[in-house]
Amino acid sequence: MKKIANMILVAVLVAMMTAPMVTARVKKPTAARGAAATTTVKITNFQFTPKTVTIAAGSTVEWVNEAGKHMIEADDGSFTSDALTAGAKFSHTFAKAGKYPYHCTFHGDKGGKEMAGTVIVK
Ligand SMILES: [Cu+2]
Repeated sequence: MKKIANMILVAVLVAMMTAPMVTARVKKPTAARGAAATTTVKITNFQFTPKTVTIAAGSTVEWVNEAGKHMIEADDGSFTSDALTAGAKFSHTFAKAGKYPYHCTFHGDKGGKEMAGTVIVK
């Protein structure tokens, strides 16, 4: 009987010691996923900040317009926002790896001219 009691005690101690590790392991991927999920690009003063963002495939870029009227258009036409007034947001999720140059329809042009940026998806 004493052996069984000892075994139970050991099992309980092991469970207590490993429980925090299990919790940490469960929490970590959620935090990592949250960090990779959405990257914010600010639209201010006729420029995109940061001008180039690098994200993981499956992640989303959210453009937040802080001033003026702007419109986000992919150079290859793969995504286009509505005309964004101050305070408006536009999001696009990039499923595939690649380089996605974009520009403001009103203040930029294809090939990184004037008001333009790039999303690099890895
Ligand atoms: Cu613009």
